[in-house]
Amino acid sequence: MTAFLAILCVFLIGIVVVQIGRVTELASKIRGEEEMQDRTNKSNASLMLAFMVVFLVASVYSAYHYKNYMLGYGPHESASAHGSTLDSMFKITLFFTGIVFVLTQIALFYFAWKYKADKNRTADFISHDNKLEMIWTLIPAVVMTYLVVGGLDAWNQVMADIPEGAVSTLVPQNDKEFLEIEATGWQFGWTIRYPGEDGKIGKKNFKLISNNNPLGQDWADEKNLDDMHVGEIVLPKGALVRVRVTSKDVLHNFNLPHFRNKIDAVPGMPTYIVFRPTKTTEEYRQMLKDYKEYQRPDPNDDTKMLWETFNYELTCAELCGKGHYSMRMLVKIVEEPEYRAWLEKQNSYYLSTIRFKDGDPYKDKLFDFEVKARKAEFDETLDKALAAQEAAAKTIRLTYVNFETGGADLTSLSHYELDDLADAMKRYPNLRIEVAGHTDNTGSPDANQTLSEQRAQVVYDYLSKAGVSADRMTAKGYGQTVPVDTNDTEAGRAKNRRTEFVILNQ
Ligand SMILES: [Cu+2]
Repeated sequence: MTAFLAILCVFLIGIVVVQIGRVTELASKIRGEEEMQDRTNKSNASLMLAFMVVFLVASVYSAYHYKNYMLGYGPHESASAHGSTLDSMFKITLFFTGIVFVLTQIALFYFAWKYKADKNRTADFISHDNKLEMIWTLIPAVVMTYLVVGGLDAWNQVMADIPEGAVSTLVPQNDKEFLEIEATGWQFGWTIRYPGEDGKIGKKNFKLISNNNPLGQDWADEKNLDDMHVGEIVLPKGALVRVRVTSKDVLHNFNLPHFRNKIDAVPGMPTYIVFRPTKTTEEYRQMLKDYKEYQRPDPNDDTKMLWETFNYELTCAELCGKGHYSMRMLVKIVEEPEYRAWLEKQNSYYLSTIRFKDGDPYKDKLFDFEVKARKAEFDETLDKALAAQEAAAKTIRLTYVNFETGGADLTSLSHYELDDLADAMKRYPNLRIEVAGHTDNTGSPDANQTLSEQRAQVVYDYLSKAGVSADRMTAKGYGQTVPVDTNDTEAGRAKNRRTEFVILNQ
């Protein structure tokens, strides 16, 4: 019905326009064609001037009304050191083009009014004017040069690499240090890698990419071992940050709009951006608080205002496929103590996912920090046992001492704990122990008895070689006779297969 009425209205307006045309034609015939033409010219010329005024006023008003949507102004201030340079470039360009815009609009409409048809006027003909040519060539040339040189300067600041001689570190402390992180785009998400304690990102090789090695990190490169994969980008305010941007499949684009950073993520070729965040997320929120655009409830959480839920974000600025929209990630800028606290909660990807699994090239050795941690754990357990009164507490399981299945050969990682034990024997000269071997109930009891004796003896021999004298220890095999858990489940049997030592004297 509405559609029908609308069509009807258009039709009727058409009829009215045609009728007015006919009436004007008749009137001009009556009054004389020329007089009519003259009147129309004059009224059109005045309308031109009126339109100019309305148009310019509307332009100024809308520019003022939407000023808060301009880059580098109001709530859209940049949050990085180089950002304001880029913003001011836009502002300067807008300033010059604004002047040209206003002047040409005035000239356009003023001339339309001034040179309306006049029978008594003849046209001036200028064949050539050097002065005019100079003016309209030189002025744009000077302005363009100024804009281009300014633009080059801004480009050099935006694309500047880290200063020469600067060192990468996890928590930059001064101008000679920077934090290097890596962002890898894939369909559809980002994997963000932090360098870990050493401050350096390890090598990667696309041929090594697998289910549990999404970036293809080369574990033979020790720089990789402490690298962390994180779920959000957290950066300390004021630190110089270099982002190594890569892609695993198609072109993506690493875009941090609030920091005026944007660079392609190209498969097979790392690109870099360097920036220095200057406002924490909290500071930016406080700044937004002053603008009415942000003093409205957040549609996703109406208990909070828009300025309270504001977050910096990383987006993909390349249409990279169906899930492109989901490549959004939170970016938080915080003060250094908060950054350190966040780092504490992050784990090395290698240690949490690869360590002691297939593909770990260091399966057969412990790193220094692991040796230290295990020693601390051992010493604590031993000290507790020494301090305890009841007899049951004097038996200590050697958690990390294991044997190859069915035999009495120590596994490659067993010697670390035995070294800890040998150390303790030196530290406590009165300590006397019994080394006890236990098995589960798989196989015949006789075979298990023999195996447990052999295993206890292997430990005994190891300690003896490490300098523990024979009168301070004995070795005994208990076979399957002293289980500590059920033998019906694999977990229970694993607990029953064990090597212990019992404190006989301290
Ligand atoms: Cu993308």
